[in-house]
Amino acid sequence: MTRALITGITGQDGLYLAELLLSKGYEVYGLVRGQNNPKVALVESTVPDVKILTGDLTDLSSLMRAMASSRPDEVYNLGAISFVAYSWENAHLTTEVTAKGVLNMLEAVRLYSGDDPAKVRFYQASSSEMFGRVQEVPQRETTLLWPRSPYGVAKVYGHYMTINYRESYGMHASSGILFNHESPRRGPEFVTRKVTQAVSRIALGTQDVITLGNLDARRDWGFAGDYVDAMWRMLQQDEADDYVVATGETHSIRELLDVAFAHVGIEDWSDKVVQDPRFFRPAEVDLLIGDPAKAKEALGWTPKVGFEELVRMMVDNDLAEQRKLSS
Ligand code: NDP
Ligand code: GDR
Repeated sequence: MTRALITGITGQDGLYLAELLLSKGYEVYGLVRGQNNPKVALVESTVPDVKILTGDLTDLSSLMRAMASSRPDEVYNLGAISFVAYSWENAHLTTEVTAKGVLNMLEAVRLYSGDDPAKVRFYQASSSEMFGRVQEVPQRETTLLWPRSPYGVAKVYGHYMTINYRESYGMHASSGILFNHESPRRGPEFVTRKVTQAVSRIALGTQDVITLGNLDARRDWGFAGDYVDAMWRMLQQDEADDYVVATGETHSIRELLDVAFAHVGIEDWSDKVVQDPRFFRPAEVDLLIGDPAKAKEALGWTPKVGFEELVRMMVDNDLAEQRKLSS
C-alpha cells in the first residue's frame, strides 16, 4: 500500500487530496498542528480513514517524528499561512511557516531518506502569487517572479528551496504553481467564498450588503477538486519538475459578483456591494492568468469545472447551509 503524508490536512486542499488518495487505496497520514485543534473534528468526519499525526511546520523535530511514524512514499506539503491579506499583518509568522516551514519539511524528508535521496516523492504547494506584478501574460513556468506580498515572497523562497533540494541532493521534489482554486470548502475569508456566502444570505433576506475591496483585480479561478488531481499526477512522473496549474481564463471580482448574484435572480447588484479601504491591499496583484500547457502535455491534466459552474456550485452550497442554519 502506498503511504502519503499531507501537511495542511485541515485546509481546503488537504481534504480533497485525502479523499483522492484514499480512493486510490493509499494509506493517508495528516499532520495537524496545535493543542486541541477544532478542525480535527472536520478531518475525522470528512475523511475518517486518515491517520492524524501532530506536528508543526515551524518545528523540525515534530516533522521528523511524523516522517518516522508515517514512513511515507509521498509527502504533500500543503501547510501554510495562506491568506495573502493577513501576511502583511504578520510577515514574520508568515515567513516562519510559509517560507521556513518548507525548508523544515525538505530537511525532514532528506534526513529520513538517508542514502536514497529519491526514496520519498515531495510536492510543494507553490502559488501564482509568486508572479505578482505582471511580467508576462499568460504566466508560465518560466515567467519572472515578482511577488507583491509577504506571502508571495515566502512562497518564492519555498519554491526555489524545493528546486534547490532537487538539484543539490537529487530529491524527487516537484512544485505545483497553482492558480486560485476554490470550492464549497474554501475558507470564508477568501473573496469567492465571502461573496457566495453573502449572496446566499442576501437572497434569503438575512444580510443587506457585502463589503469588499478592489473589484477590478482579475484571477484565474478553478475548482480545488480538479487541482489536487494535478498534484498527485506530478508525483507519479519519473522525473520531478515544476508545473503551472490553471484554467487559462481570467475573471474580475465584478464578474464573480455578476455570476453569483445572477444565480439567485439579482441582475443589478450595485446597491448590494459597498467598497471599504480596509479590504484593499498595500500592493495588489492585478492580473493572473495561467498557461497550463505543460501540465496538459506532460501530466494529461485538464480542469473539468469552469468558472460559472464553480461559482454556482458554491452559491448552491451556501444557500443550503444558510437554510439549515435558519431552520
Ligand atoms: P488553507 O488555508 O485552507 O489550509 C492551510 C493549511 O495549513 C491548514 O490545514 C492549516 O492548519 C495549515 N497550517 C497553517 N500553519 C501551519 C503550521 N505552522 N504547521 C502546520 N500546518 C499549518 O489553504 P488551501 O488548502 O487553500 O491551500 C493549500 C496550500 O496551497 C497552501 O500552502 C496554500 O498557500 C497553497 N496554495 C493555495 C491556492 C488556492 O487557491 N487555494 C493556490 C496556490 C497555492 P490549521 O487548520 O490548523 O490552521
Ligand atoms: P488571493 O485570494 O489573494 O488571490 O490568494 P483572495 O480570494 O483573498 O483575493 C482575490 C482577490 O480579491 C480581491 N478582493 C478581496 N479579497 C478578499 N479576501 N476579501 C475582500 O473583501 C476582497 N475584495 C477584493 C483581492 O484584493 C484579490 O485581488 C489566494 C490564496 O488561496 C493564496 O493562498 C493562493 O496562493 C492564491 O490564491 C493563488
